Amino acid sequence: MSSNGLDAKTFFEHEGGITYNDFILLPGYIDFSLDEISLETYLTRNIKIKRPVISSPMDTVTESRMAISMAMLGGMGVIHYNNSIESQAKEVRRVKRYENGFITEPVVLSPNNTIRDVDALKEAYGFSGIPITEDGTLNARLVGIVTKRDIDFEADRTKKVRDVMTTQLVTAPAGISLAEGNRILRESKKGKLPLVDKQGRLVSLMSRTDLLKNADFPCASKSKDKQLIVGAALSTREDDKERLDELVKAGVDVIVIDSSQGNSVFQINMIRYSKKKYPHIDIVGGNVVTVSQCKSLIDAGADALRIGMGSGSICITQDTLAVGRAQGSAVYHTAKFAREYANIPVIADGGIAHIGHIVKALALGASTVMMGGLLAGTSESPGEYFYEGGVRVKKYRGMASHEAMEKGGGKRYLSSEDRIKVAQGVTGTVVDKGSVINLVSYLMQSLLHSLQELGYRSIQELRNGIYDGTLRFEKRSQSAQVEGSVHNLYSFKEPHLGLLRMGR
Ligand code: CPR
Repeated sequence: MSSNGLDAKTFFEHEGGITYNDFILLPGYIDFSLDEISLETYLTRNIKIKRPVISSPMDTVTESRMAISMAMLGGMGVIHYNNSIESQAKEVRRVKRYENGFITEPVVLSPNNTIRDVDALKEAYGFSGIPITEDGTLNARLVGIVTKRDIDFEADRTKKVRDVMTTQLVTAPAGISLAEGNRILRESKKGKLPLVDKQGRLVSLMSRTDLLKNADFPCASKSKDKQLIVGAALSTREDDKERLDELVKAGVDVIVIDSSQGNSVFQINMIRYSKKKYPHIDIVGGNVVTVSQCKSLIDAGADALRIGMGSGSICITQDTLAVGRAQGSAVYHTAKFAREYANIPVIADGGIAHIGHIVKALALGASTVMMGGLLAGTSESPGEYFYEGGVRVKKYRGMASHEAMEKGGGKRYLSSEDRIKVAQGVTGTVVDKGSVINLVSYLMQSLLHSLQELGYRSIQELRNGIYDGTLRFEKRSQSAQVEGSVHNLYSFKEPHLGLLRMGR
């Protein structure tokens, strides 16, 4: 029986310039249920994660809130570098210190503060139940807690906290599990549960109002010490060697060299330097789109490669510089080479505009996908919402847009010393997509369905299918693309958050 479609090798050797929209995957045979499918994959040579999704190091996409959520979901976030060394290291530290359900940076007062200070905090943050430590700092001895009931009938707001605070405290030892903390909170019937070390110093806090939110994230990406994993971007500039030191001190797990054209002497030197000084930190080289670029960075010591040049949604590199590569072809050829040459994973970066593009990137050999625009506009991305034409939006911008370069983002383009800056990206807006937790959960459920339709029980099986020829590809003509999308309707309702329309 002759097979339908073409195997990946035949398809990609005969067709150049393939984008995600130019092909379709043919269905396989289903003899398993969704819950038998594994999405586990390699992020780098040494790091395995349970979900193949990474958030991009862009200043409108990934700071600690995004990185925490991505790691909890089983992926990872890469903190951008369009900031000072201290700020970037602080964002990394926030992720490393994060414990689900535990407030690791609670607001604290001292016994010498006044009730008025408590009022001001309530006004600013909207919560009451403030732990009081000896000197008003975290990690100092806990001496009491001030709750609404301690102060609501107190007429004299200048009274010292020491005179009104509750000193009979229910505390728990730092290091207990989330489930144990939740149990104590429920049984104590208190609003807050301070966690203290052996010397009675305040380490973190649990809040009753968070009880329902304290769900477990069984897929969370964690390092050996049980902390969430996090990546951070680094440029190839000499002075970023200091940045590297600070990021490592802050506990970073993966360094991502952020450069639009990775095959440079600067990047090769930076990878060598970093691997020599910090051999235990995995380093992602990039961006690259050709096999010879891959070889340079693998030879220098890269533990994974980031693939994409000009495919990003905010990107104008291909129009402006006429250099780059269609993302489908780039991912297929580089992934195949990286596997054969050094067995290291590649990250498909940029151009993930539709839900279906995620499975297509994996079907071309990528181990993970990196997303900017798709994750921008969520409540966890940096920046404020505003209204544009009646629609709630957030800003999303390229790291070498004029606007981002003014803030220092041109580092990935070797251009920040140039007098005339040539923008390689634009500034735009994206619609409010709500919480990234719901969004990525939806994307991952959809990915499970894709794998099932294809007949593969895991990303690993899918990858084998690419190279043994069982995964079949077919070209999608212009009219096939029209046929395969919603058509001939006067209007229709998007199934989820406008994800279909976003790819247009
Ligand atoms: P989307 O996910 O939005 O399509 O693409 C995000 C990716 O675009 C980033 O991870 C990065 O590789 C790339 N990128 C970011 N800023 C860029 C500029 Cl100004 N120009 C070209 N590519 C850019």
